[in-house]
Amino acid sequence: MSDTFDPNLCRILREAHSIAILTGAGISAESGVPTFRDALTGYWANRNPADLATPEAFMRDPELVSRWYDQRRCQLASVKPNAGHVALAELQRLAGAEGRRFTLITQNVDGLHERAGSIGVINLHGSLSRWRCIRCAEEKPEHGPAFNEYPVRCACGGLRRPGVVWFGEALPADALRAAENASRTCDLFLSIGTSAVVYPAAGLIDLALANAARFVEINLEPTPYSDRADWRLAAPAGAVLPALISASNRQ
Ligand code: BV8
Ligand code: ZN
Repeated sequence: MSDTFDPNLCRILREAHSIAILTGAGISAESGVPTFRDALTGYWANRNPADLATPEAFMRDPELVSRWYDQRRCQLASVKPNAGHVALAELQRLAGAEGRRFTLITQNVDGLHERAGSIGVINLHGSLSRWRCIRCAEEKPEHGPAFNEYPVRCACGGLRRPGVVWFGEALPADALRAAENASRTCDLFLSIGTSAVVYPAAGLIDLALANAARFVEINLEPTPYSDRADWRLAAPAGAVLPALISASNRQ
């Protein structure tokens, strides 16, 4: 990974008063977590994740959807944060030590930012590791082995579902409000590892741009926002983030 970056990018990363960051599945790819739009493999091949990530799919086939989510939950036991997650936790510490605002917003449901040491993470789409009953609403963390029956039952007899936001469902109001506030008041916005096609998450970029924030996109492929980026780094986040943060500290 070349660590020669535009000095202006390094300067703004060091001087921005308020940094907002939106991450997507791409930042977890180097940890071995399949991205959301990767073709599904094995048992899930020729299924479209977006068809499984809906309340209708769950009600139509609770066993199938519960199995998919529990398989993804159990995979988390064998993955760990990568250098990209760790670099963002370090950037939060550096910015915080200088009294600069830092907000990390993620669409991911894997909890890897928290495991890397990030604090106050805004989880727009919930968590694979929290499951709740659709009858009594009891919600509990789940970090153990795979459930032993599907669909997963609550003690009250109701079905338990993963605590994620499905397509067609509202995002948690307080998380979305905090993310929107941070995005519309930041002077530097970074979008990292997201195809930026899912709303309202992708709309956070528009809020930042409407406030004349500088915009950095770190993503392997182009996105609908690429041509509005002040800087586009088409490289793996796990390689470019540590190099960029250390380059900006050296200058
Ligand atoms: C809402 C959780 C309204 C589950 C997810 C009809 C009805 C209602 C709403 C809609 C509708 N039609 C459209 C909508 C809006 C809809 C939407 O945006 N649809 C899109 C697809 C058009 N949004 C919603 O439904 C949202 N809710 O609008 O509610 C409402 C309001 C009030 C009351 C009721 C309703 C809910 C959206 C949330 C859906 N849940 N996930 C789960 O994870 O299973 S979204 C899903 O996509 C994941 O969370 C994922 O994070 C997210 C975004 O995907 P990405 O993270 O970007 O991942 P992707 O694979 O796409 O891209 C990865 C990128 O990384 C790639 O570009 C790749 O190049 C890059 N990359 C890969 N490796 C690396 C890398 N980059 C750098 N380094 C690497 N190493
Ligand atoms: Zn219950």
